[in-house]
Amino acid sequence: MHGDEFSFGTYRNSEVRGAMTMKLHLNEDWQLTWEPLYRQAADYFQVKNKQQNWLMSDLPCDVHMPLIAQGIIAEPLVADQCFSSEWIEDRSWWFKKSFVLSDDQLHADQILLRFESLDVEADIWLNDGHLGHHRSAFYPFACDVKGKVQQGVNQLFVRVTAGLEHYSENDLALIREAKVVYKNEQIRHRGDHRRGMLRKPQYVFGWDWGPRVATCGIMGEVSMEFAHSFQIRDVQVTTTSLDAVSKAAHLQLQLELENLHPFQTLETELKLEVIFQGQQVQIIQKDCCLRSGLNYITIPMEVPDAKLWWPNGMGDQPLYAVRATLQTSTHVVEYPSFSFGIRTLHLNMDKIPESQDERSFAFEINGVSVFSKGGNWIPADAIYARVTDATYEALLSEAKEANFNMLRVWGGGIYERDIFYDKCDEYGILIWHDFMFTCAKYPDHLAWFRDEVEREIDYQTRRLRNHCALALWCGNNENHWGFEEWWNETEAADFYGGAVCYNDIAPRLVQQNCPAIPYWNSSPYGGVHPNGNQSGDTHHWNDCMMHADMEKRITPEEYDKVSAKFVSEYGYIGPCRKPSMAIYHNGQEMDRASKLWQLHTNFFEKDTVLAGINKHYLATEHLEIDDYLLFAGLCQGLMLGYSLEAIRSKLFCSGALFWMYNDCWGEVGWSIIDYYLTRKISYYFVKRALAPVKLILREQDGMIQLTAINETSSSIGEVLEYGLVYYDGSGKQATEVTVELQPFSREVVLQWATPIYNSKEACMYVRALSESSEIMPATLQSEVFRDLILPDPQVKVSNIQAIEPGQIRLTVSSETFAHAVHFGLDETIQLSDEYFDLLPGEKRDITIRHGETALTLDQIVPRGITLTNREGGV
Ligand code: BMA
Repeated sequence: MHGDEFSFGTYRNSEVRGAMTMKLHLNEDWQLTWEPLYRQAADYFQVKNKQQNWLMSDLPCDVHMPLIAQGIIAEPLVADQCFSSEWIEDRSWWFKKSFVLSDDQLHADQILLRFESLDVEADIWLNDGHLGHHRSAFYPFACDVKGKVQQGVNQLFVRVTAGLEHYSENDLALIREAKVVYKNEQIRHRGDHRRGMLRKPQYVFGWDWGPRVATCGIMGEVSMEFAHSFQIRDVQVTTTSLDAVSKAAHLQLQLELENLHPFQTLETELKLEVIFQGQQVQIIQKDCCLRSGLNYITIPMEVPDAKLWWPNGMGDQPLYAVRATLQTSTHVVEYPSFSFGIRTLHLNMDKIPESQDERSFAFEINGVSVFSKGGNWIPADAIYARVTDATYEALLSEAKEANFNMLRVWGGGIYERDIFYDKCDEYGILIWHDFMFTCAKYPDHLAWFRDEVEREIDYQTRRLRNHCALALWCGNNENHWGFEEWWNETEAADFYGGAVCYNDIAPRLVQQNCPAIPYWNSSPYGGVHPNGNQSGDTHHWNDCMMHADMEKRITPEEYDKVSAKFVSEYGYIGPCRKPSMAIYHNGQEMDRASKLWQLHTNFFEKDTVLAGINKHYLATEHLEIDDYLLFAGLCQGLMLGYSLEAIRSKLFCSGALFWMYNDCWGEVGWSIIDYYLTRKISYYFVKRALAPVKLILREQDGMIQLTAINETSSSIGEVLEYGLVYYDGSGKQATEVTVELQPFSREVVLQWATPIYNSKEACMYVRALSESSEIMPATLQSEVFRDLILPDPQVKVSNIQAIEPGQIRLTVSSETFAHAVHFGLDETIQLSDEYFDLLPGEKRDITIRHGETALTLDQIVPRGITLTNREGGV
């Protein structure tokens, strides 16, 4: 990736063309040491002259990373080793790096030193001169260092701390009611009331789903940019409208150009190109006379025969590239080319007809209403600086594969790295993006804090606004709910700490920087009670998973009562697969009674998993670990699958985002894909529930209703068979009907009176009859699995064929009903589907992607679940 090596730094080739703005990357060969916290910025020379105990590291560098690499601390995410590195919070961390500059470089008109992210309280020196103090991980430290650099060797120095030490009881007077501060014997101390003072990821002091591993370090790249005479500082593209007749798209490009001369205008030539699949589809050339300093230019552009970008499942994700160059007779500067998707975006909040003050909350892409489906995203590692590109790629391609069209970037994490947003554009995954505030009051009575928030939101909205996937900016996670419900009984009750950030600063900056992206004050928000169901979005916790009554937590039908207009959080807990558990057990025995197990179990589990198994499958007194993992996984799958279908079938509701998609360490918890990137059992239930073409059965007022969803742009004609089917394969009562599912449609297509039948022996069903149909059957069962009268399933496999290297396709079928058909293969092998039910006589095609892992035919043994041979079974 790197271009010409230049001493200690590295030039990136793409940016030297034209030789106008050059970028020197300063990411390699840093050195790091630590000192007590009392070593302050004033002790700079003492630390600088220290001869020993410097560790080598490249960037990004969380101080945990070189300490782990050198064996100074043990990996904090396995066993209970998080406790033994807590001392990191109580030290000051010192980084240094030398690099060489040439005389030529010193002649640049502007030399911009930039630290992409410092976590969090940082002092920066260059050649013994103090450049400044920075106190936010959420926007870069940038400084013009012309006049401060020298020919030959230069030295950068940074002191950084995790940050809590700066804040005392006095600072906390108004904000000490922060939520998510837990203490118990197993987890010791998670969460910290002081976190609200820090502009850094809030989850790193511990959350219900993650340990306390307080991050600290240089989290992004460090670079030096040498600019001459003029530069392109920013290019913004917006799709303003689409012409349905001519198929042209109207774009608006806004450029920020800078003339570095303090008192002369400058004659330049601007060239803007739009490229699609290597072909230029539009070019605009224009002379621009630049005033000194910043210049703003708006250029409308028409793209003929525009290929529109669609969310996953609704169409393709074609991406265009923009290239901008600016030149004078002697020089040329090129803006780094970037891609964008052509689409319009609207958040429909119209009144719902015939309702009382109820409003929709539906995203519309290219004028088409989208049901937003997917999960909540948290940082993919407790030590977020070490998340690799491969991890982003794996998690986002798995989200696409699971039929997600939206992820919510939750407000207690981070503004993600560029690759996250690029992949969401590429895969059609819309982003609901919180600003980084969560579950606390924030000290917006302090001018410095408001300033920090201004800079952060200004930076991030400008940075991310060209991503077609970005669908919403949201003020925070749960703080408006907090204002209403959690923080109104203390002496600080009338201090709405943080409200200025979400109700004033954020909407103003979103309007200023990206007016085409909607803004929403909080999640949840809307209506009289921020977490009400009348309008806006809802966190559907209290009626289900967080209910005091255990039965409400483990009964899937509770989700049929959802009346929210958009569900942006709710969840259910399940375990990882055994190999993942083995990693974090680190050689210790897997024992559900152990302290280690409890440490790696979500704080909100509260015996729900066992209660769920007991309700749906079998008694739990003597449950072996393998059965625990299987049935707990199935319960999570059942709860998530059923609830997603329930919410999708509410025609007034336009979104279902469960909590949460991914993990930051290994635990029995909310996610459907674990920290080690292995799919949990529930992954497959979610994938099926979110299929773009989908049949859902529910009972309402004595009638069985069939909701049919077609998210594709084509109309789909099917002959459906529906009625009652006996589990033992002895018969069915069926009717056929032809349906035409319109493009982009979701409607009740059929209803019939609920028949009287023995619900332990049969269930309601609907299925598409044509062999080639990819629509999965739907069933409606009114008994828990534990109470069904089922024969032992005999699942057969046929038509096995290798379709390409590393991929096998086969058909499974069963004469009788088979529950949770699975193959028992290595968990890293990906199947197109698993843990699904087969109706009597049904055939289902499955693809097994085993890649490099050896797989012989005799290993493929599909099987359903039976309870009869299990201790404690029915
Ligand atoms: C919601 C989230 C998180 C939390 C989750 C599960 O409130 O916003 O704060 O982790 O519930 O408890």
